[in-house]
Amino acid sequence: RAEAKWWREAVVYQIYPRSFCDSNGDGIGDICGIISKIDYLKDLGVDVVWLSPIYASPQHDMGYDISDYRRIHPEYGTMEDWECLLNELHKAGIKLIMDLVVNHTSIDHPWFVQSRSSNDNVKRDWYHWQPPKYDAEGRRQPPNNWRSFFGKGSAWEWDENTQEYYLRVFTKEQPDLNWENPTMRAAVREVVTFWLDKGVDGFRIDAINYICKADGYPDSEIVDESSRFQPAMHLYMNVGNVHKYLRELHVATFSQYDVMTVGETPYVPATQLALDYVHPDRKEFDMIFQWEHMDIDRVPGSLLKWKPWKLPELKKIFNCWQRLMFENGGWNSLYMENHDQGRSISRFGSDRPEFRGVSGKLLAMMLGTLSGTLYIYQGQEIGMTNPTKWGLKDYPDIVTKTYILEEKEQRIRDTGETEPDMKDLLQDIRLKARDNGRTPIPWNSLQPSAGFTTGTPWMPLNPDFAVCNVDAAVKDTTSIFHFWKKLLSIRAGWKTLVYGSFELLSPEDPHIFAYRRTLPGSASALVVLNLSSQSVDWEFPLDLNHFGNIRGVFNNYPMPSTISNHFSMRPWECRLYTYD
Ligand code: TEU
Ligand code: CA
Repeated sequence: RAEAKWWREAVVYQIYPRSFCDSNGDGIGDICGIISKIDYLKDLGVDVVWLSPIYASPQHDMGYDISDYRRIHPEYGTMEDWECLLNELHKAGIKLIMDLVVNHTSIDHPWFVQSRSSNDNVKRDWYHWQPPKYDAEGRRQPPNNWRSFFGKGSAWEWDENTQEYYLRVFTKEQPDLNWENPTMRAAVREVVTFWLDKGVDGFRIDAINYICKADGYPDSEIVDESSRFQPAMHLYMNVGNVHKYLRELHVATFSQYDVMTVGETPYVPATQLALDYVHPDRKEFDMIFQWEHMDIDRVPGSLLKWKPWKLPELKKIFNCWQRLMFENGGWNSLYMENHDQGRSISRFGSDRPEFRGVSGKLLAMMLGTLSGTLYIYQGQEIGMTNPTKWGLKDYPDIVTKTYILEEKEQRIRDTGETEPDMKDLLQDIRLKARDNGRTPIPWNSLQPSAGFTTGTPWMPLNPDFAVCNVDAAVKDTTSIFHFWKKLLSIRAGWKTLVYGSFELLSPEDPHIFAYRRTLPGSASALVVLNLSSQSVDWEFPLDLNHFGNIRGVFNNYPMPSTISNHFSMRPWECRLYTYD
């Protein structure tokens, strides 16, 4: 059993500031807007706010490209506003964790401006610079065949002034920092300490398993015929000295304060590697965001191509992670949404009007009855869904745009048509695009902008805000919002749900996700979820006589008055039982 810690029991609410609440009518959410909603967060029952980046940034990747780690982006407010936010949250008993983006900076960061100014600048080595290669025809080529993470282009960008390439795994405006440089690492530690000394309660650390690159930048041996540049994740993720540098960071900074840390680590499987990042003895992070359940509906190797998935695969993923951490002293994070993902109801539930409510509640129960630190993304608590009617031109995110462009180029090459038909991409984008999770929060049903702004929103709202908005959700005691609220209060008083063991029942059942949770000295829990739009009969696979005094605690349909081995589960029905 994991040692009790505040951050293990915490419910974290992620705020994507641009889309949360606009206080001054410029159409862009801001810090004062967040301050105005603290009572709402308190009412929901959250313990911690995670703020996506609010630092100075040219916003090529929505603030994940930082040009000054110690300043607030003017569109979001001032440092005084931020200090006021921290104070007001703390007064309300809510902690604040910040996004820490130190795999890369913005091209506008003074570190990079200096680094690119000349080949012998003192900061030259703070980034990855390499001379070009030349092919047989004498044409200039990047130093290796690595593909960028955001598309099929090269991960290297040519710099005319100094006649070398710099590495940038994400967009060309996000050059990767060179973590092999000790002075650079010391500068990162100073940034972390700057915020810790201001009183923040921890960090979500962006793309942190990317910080080291394979020694000598070897070519990737993978061959994808559709592109000159090849997937190279295995050469720039989880390699080299990554663990050494994270421990160095932890020891010098996090460990000196009572804070929580969650590392964002795509492509870390449920193996020893995950434990290496999160086991307390390792002194790296308290937990990581694993990605396996988020990638279950994506064609591997593609940017946004959707693929169908089956429930037993999802159960297997949760089972592996729950057991890995419980049995080996690690700790899980629990999430179904964030600013990089489509809405969970649209992907894992059903956004048909008759099922949005029940399936949203079921997904809440699923997440809220697993072991780990629970994360809710803004809008998830009112059951927001993906926009269903947008066209290809309506999606502003750089990843979506790249996906459409590369598909188009491919089709032009394949068919010779200049305007190939692209409509079939809409299914992928309507399910998988990051934009789906970034639409502004509808605070009420008022036209034209649902109380998000009095001006023109930076990005269109989901047109369904007349139905799905905060005001309506708070007023309706049967809403998903009230379900979450009750669930969080149940979880807060029931240690089994946070710390208990996990036992999966009926792993192969195609519709039912059922598990029990036990913890010595605390009541046990049984959870039965029907993840389908049909009624399902399920035979309880164990002997109910061993479940002493079993009784229902919480559900999204009226709970049947008696319990037998035969469960008749209505569409998207979820039930939480307790027993001795
Ligand atoms: O995401 C890291 C990451 O790997 C993403 O590229 C993710 O795979 C992608 O968004 C899925 O479409 C973090 C941030 O969460 C993301 O918003 C940033 O764009 C990225 O880092 C670069 O900072
Ligand atoms: Ca604003």
